[in-house]
Amino acid sequence: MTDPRFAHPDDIRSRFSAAMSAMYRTEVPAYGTLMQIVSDVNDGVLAANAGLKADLENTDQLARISEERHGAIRLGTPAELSTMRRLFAVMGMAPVGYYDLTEAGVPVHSTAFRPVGEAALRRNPFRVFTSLLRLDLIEDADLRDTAQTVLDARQIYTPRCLELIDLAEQNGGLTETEADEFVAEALETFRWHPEANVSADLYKQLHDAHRLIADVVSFRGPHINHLTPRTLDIDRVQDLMPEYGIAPKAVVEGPPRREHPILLRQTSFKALSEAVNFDGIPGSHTARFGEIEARGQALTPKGRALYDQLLTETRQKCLPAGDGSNADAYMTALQDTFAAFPDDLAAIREQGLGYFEWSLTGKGTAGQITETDPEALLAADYLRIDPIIYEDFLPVSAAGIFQSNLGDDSAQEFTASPNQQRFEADLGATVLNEFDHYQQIEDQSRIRCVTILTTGAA
Ligand code: OOG
Ligand code: NI
Repeated sequence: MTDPRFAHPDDIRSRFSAAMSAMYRTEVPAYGTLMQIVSDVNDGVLAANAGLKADLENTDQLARISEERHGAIRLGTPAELSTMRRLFAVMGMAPVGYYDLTEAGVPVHSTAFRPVGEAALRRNPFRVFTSLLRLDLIEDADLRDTAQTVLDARQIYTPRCLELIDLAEQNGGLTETEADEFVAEALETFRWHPEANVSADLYKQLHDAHRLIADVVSFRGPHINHLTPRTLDIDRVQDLMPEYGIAPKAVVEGPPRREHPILLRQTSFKALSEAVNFDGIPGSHTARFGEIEARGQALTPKGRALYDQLLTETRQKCLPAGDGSNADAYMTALQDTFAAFPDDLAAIREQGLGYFEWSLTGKGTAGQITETDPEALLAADYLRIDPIIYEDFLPVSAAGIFQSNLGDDSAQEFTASPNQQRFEADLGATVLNEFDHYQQIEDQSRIRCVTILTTGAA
């Protein structure tokens, strides 16, 4: 039940997402250009593809496409992370999934804060990929201690933001006025600060240890480092970017282009160099970029295992070079290897590779149907199924995105050290298992449809 005294968390999230987008457009103008390209390409795809448009309308997804985006931040301490969990909870966002990036040479582990459940996702699917720096992986003990001291001394939240989080927790929500104030205060945490928190000298030491460490430690807050609109044709946007003066990353991450898209495909444009003041000494920092994504079907553990296996095989044949010199060879290897992943919905379902949502077709009168077998009802056109969209992230792709905007010299060896328990202790909560969540959406949609047809009750 929603309390009429309070702004709906979905609504607060929508306002926040819009405010963040407006702020990022002024901070990183190329993001505004990218939004325009995406919007034009999406309109073109919908105009040319009535079937896709109808499917999106039928599954109530058309309205969310243009609003859709994710962002990413990198935090420095467990305290920052646990407060971030409470901040996102005010907007109906929960931590889903655990991603270990050490394996890919990036000293962080991460989760994604996002809305959970059909209704909330439809209202606004805004999500934030949130990483926690792993200072324990810095080898130089002195540098590690210095970085820790700098991080411990900073406060990334405004005092009023912290008060409003407390208030929301105590009262079970925020009034409309408080919600507006909360959005404005929370936005401050994600803003770019041209004044560094460290000297030019320390910045250089941190940067030499790892560019990402410098990005997290040197600033007053965890500036939003990218925002990502969702496109219906990622290859087209990738091709168009140079025409608008934007240099895209060499290859699109994730699965190849398919008739029936799966999981997530992503590409980004290179980070820009921004002016920074280090204690009066002018310098620059390169971290913030733009990204686009195309989302497809969520895969079951079996489907995901096949995806992971085929991606590994592809990368054994051809590892994409950061400078794009073997981009064509990589894309060909990807396409060829993924021929082993069925590209038709019936086969995907028969082999148990993907999740599907059930809905009513409108045929038959609710409560008058005696057949109770969903498969029979599907065959007789009372029910339809549509792929459930993947709402999460992919660690290999995320590593590719990190690398492309950190510079190609940034790949480093760390011993792979996933530590979900430690992450959850720092977060102050367990993360939701994404597979359980998709399975539940599938099961509940099927049960609900059969109940409506056979009993008339929703
Ligand atoms: C996050 C990179 C991960 C994605 O879309 O996979 C990510 C970062 O660079 O902080 O956003
Ligand atoms: Ni991203």
